[in-house]
Amino acid sequence: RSRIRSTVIAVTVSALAVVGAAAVISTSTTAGAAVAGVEDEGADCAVNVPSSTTSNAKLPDPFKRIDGTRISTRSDWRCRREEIKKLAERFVYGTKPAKPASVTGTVSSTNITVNVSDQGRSASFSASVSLPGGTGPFPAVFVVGGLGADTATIRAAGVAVINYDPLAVGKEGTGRTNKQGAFYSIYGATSGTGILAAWAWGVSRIIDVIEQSGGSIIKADGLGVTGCSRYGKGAFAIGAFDQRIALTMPIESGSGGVPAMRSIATESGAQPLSSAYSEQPWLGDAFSSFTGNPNALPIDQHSLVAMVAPRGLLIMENPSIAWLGAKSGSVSALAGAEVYKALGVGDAITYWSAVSDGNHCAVRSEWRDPLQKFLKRFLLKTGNDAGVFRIASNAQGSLSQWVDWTTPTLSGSTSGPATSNPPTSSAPTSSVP
Ligand code: MCU
Repeated sequence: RSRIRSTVIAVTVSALAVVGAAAVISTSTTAGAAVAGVEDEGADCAVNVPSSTTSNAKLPDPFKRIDGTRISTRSDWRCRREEIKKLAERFVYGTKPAKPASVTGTVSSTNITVNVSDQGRSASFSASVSLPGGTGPFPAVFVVGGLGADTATIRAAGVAVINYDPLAVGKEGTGRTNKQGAFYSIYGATSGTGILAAWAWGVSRIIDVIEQSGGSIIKADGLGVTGCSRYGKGAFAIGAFDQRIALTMPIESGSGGVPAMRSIATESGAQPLSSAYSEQPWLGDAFSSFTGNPNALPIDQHSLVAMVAPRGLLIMENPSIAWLGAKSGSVSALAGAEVYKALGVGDAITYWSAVSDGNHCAVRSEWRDPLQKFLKRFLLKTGNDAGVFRIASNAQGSLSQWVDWTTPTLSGSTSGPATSNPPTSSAPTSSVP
């Protein structure tokens, strides 16, 4: 199953083995306002997705609308973001359907159940809950697939863990015309939607249930998501596609995750796009046209970084394993951070690839402090620490190589869910240790 190269040492092999075990865990407001937001606050924006795209060797300008004009105010971002969402669905991930007609379920101190009906079909899934000590209600982090997350630090901070088994919602190991899992029970085994978008849909339905539960156990306005490797690809998609996620924390996500696809295609040893497309049905079927030609994409993964803005984003990368494309991860984070800056929340993003332990999905001591800071700031709302860029010197991408646009000064205030407590506006600092 693993194509991680031979440079990966023994501990990595056991980490990869956990993937198998994880499968059986069955289990528009102003920045700074303390509200949960909605799944897609730009859902009312009219977007005309083009049927053909133009080639662009650089990372497409995230501030430029489909009609060629550039946005000029922070409130313009709401509908530009929706354009990126629709482009990402059409060309990369496949469609993530909105909340269906019926979503019901229960939240207890140990478990969340979800029942969904749409278009005459229904499906159910569940997630186990581990509450921290103390008295609730608690904020919570969705741990996708149980791999690589520092759950001890999360729970010690007073944040609950929701163990999400993505494979129950979008199975791995199937052909593209035989997709399986709760999502495909409803939307069909030949749906062109890839399993990352299906996983995102599943978390959104759990959030629907948390909201409907009245929030006496889990707080709907303090939700984060994390996961490593393939589940890092998932965590990234989950946070990008649901604005109720206040803090997104992908770990070692690799090709199809955070790293810029145009850059991946040139990064020595990184998992090729064709491999990320064929290894599992992670990406949507429509991505097949782009595996050999990412320059034709009207977006790149920096646009997904931007979709998370102005919310918290903690990107963790491991440069010891070439397959993971950490250099391309820095390209994506640096370019996406330009949108954070333009929205006045340049410090709501942290990118960290300077680590000493090279094992895939290791729980790392270097990440404990930035994790604690962002849990406090975005979930507990008791802190206001600024994000940082800590890029390993051997995995530092060049923004000027990939970007031919400038970052505009946008007027007005930022539209979107809570970003900080209270809002701040300084820019991230770059450093090469
Ligand atoms: C980085 O995530 C994947 C990678 O894309 C695959 O090629 C490899 O086989 O497995 C990684 C993973 O999920 O490891 C747990």
